[in-house]
Amino acid sequence: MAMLRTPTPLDDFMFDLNGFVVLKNAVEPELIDAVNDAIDALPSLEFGQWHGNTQRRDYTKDTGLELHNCVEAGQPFEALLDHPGYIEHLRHWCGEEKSYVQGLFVDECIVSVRRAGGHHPVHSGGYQGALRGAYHYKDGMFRVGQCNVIVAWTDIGPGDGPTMVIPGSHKSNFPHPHAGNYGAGDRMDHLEGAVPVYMNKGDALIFCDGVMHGGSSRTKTSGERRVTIYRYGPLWATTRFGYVYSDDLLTRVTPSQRKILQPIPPLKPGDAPQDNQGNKLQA
Ligand SMILES: O=C(O)CCC(=O)C(=O)O
Repeated sequence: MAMLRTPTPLDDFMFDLNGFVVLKNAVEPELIDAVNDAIDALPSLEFGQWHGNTQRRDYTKDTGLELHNCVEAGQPFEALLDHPGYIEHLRHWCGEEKSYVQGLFVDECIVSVRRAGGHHPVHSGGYQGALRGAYHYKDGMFRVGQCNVIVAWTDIGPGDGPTMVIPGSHKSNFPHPHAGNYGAGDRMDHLEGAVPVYMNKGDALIFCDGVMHGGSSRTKTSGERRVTIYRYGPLWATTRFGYVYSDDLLTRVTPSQRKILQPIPPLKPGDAPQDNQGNKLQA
């Protein structure tokens, strides 16, 4: 089992400055093997096809396989929900710390498998950014709308199609003159200011969704890039595309994982009142 890692003052400094950090060796070798075995075991799926309570839904025709709601694809993906290698960073940066709505929710979780030529267009940035992904720091507290965790399950170096970011762009007041938001082509490879994030398998990239980011072109002609992308935000959020976590999953996971999937249990006629952390109230 991996050690609990908590954000250091340097992590806070770099995250505030750049909008992202990379945590080396965030995930233990056993989980790396388990996730790769689970990906190997996936059936081949067409766009839109369901596999249990997961669905293939590639963001664009160039991104490659993207299996949404992947937390429903087996135990290794459940373990990622509150993994000790990074979960405290999420609680700290986007968990509404020290407020009456403190807590986390995962609003999207994806397995991404990318082959030759694939890429993810550049998007996001502080300029006209959605509140959902916005970066805020005020009164000594981080209030980030959404933080994404990309864990590498294969080594990702030059040619492998690394994620790219534009450091500091979560605070930008201007549009990048050479980047659209899912405009035509919009490959990120040579965009001014963009840097590739190389990772070894087991490393985790955490970034504010407001930072300009995307996936560079995979130029290697063989093999694949494997990552998972889990998007965390405040406990009052809802899933982005309407996926619903199944009762089987909610019953099976640990209390800590359940709290991230369903921070506030639904209240039905006959139930005792509860507070916004799901605690039942007495008369
Ligand atoms: O695939 C990547 O490396 C980037 C993914 C991305 O940009 C996103 O999911 O928002």
